[in-house]
Amino acid sequence: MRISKIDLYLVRMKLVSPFETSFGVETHRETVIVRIEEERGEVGWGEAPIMEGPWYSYETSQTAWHVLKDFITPSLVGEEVEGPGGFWEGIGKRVRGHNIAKAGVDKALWDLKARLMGESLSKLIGGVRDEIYSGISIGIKKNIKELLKTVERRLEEGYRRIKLKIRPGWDVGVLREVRKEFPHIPLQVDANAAYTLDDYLLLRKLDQFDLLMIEQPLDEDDLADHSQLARKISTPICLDESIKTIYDVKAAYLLGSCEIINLKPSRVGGITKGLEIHDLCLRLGIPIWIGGMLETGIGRGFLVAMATLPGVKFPNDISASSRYFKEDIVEPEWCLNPDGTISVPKAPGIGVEVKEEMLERVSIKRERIG
Ligand code: OSB
Ligand code: MG
Repeated sequence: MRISKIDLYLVRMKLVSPFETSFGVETHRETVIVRIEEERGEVGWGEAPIMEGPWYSYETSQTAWHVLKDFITPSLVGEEVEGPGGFWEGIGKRVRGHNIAKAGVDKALWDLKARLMGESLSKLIGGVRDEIYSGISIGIKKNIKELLKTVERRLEEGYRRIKLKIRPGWDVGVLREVRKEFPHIPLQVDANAAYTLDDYLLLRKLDQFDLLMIEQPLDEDDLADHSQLARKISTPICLDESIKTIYDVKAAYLLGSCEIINLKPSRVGGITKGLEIHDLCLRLGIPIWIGGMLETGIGRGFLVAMATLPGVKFPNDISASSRYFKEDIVEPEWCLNPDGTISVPKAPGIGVEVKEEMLERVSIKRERIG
């Protein structure tokens, strides 16, 4: 396909409620939306769901904007690009790192490819389900009472499993209260790298709560200490921040650093790289699930498609649009079915349409390349 123009939108949308993790509080979602148009006028949409500050990873909305505007998109516009594969053979390979920025373009090229073929993205990538299991990630709250109320409300809404953010001081005591109130719900925790191996006795106390897993307890670069910790606790370790490339999966597997992987397509560079990791995990017998980054409805479409893959064995951090925003930028919005699933669209591409008028309204910066 020949790419005729690319539009970048820096979008800022208010979250319905602040989202607090061990690395900070998010009240707004700043994210980059990518629109790629090819010569016949067909359009693909992507999203680079970076955070405003370098707290989850080193990338920020400004670095993603810079890398996309100054390096990646100029080498694509006016060129013949063999879909997402062509992107990765060219500029996608030349640019080091910046996975989340690259993911924005990779996704738009996948959406475009699927729309040109008249096929849903899920079908195109080998998805095997019509519905995906939805879970919810609940941030750190002011107090336990507020947390218990939130958990109860989310269960009533139909979410299948609850993930709680933890950090030192908001861990064992909180879990004890939650388990007392909800003894049997599927429950897991996410530390976003807030602990060290020296905390292993405290982390071992979490074993009594029958958790599905503990996500990213230690530093993102420390596969060695995760491997040590795995031998000291019985709760399965799931890696998120640590897995940025397929090489991280291989190392984690050989070291025994985790039992489960949270595959966030954006963290690894998008759909192309996500599929490679999915296939490797399936071959190695590492169960995965699809994690989220508070995406808008555009990014959410890619999460839903990825969650239909056969290697996905746990509920995902893919919640309904209403959990994040008062109004989403796609139509229809992503809705939760009463049984806690989200239906996979059958329409071409990600299967939802972008409300371009709203997109303009929530954009704080715009750039057209080409
Ligand atoms: O660690 O999984 C995480 C959101 C932003 C950055 C990191 C994480 C998260 C979530 C939310 O847990 C998942 C979602 O609902 O999108
Ligand atoms: Mg996480």
